[in-house]
Amino acid sequence: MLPDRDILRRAQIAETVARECSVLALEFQRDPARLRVQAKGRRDYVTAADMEVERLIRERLAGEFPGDGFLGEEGGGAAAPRLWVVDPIDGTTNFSRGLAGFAVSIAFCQDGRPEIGVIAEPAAGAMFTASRGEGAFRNGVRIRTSGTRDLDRCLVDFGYTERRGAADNLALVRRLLDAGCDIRQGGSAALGLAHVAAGELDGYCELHINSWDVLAGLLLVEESGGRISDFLEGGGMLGGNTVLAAAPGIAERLASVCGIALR
Ligand code: LIP
Repeated sequence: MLPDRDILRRAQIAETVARECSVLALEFQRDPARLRVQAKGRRDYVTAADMEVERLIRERLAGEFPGDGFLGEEGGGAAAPRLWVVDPIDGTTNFSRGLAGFAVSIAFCQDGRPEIGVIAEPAAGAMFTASRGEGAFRNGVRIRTSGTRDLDRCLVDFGYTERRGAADNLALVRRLLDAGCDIRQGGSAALGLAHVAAGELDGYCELHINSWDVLAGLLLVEESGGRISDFLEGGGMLGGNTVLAAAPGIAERLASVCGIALR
């Protein structure tokens, strides 16, 4: 196990790098001719910004922590005892259209357990941070999940993905609506999870998503008093998994509605 001072230094560097990436991402977004949007699949895009931001993060973290591993959405990677898990631009579709709903997501895992989560929300000038056992913060101010206790008063963000068919995604939406939930589809899991941690949302769910989209956000939710699913069980780090995060007052009922078990 790394000593606390080494975790603290990683958290500080991750936040600094995320701040630099926020500036770079906004520069790209303000100059659409530079984006060079390409489709990786149906409703799944990558831009020159995704590539450039991930390159910046890889280089800066490798320079500071040469013994750490790296797993990024665009360049890939492999599991390692000390591992950075990074989505350079989460919410790429929103980003490529000039919309605000995108984030830079950086997580650090030790022996397969998230220890640091950093999510930058460039359009809002917000920086979400969490280290295990130390709480969750937005711009240095402590955040906590909402006190919502009724499903018919809750607001849930959900993601859909080509990795599960339209029927499964629509069945989830139907269950949420039948349970009385109000729903949003924000298009960025990292931002959705950050806003669950901050109490603006009461839940986030998706039937299949990747580790780089969610690990930082799941730690934020844990550290702000929320409940989460066990994303990393059964090979979630490299293979993805379902995801659920929720305010404590509705978590058990929302888990039952979504059919996603909590930790
Ligand atoms: C996106 C997620 C979103 C999910 C999309 C996609 P990307 O990440 O944040 O919640 O529904 O399928 O995975 O591709 O924009 O980094």
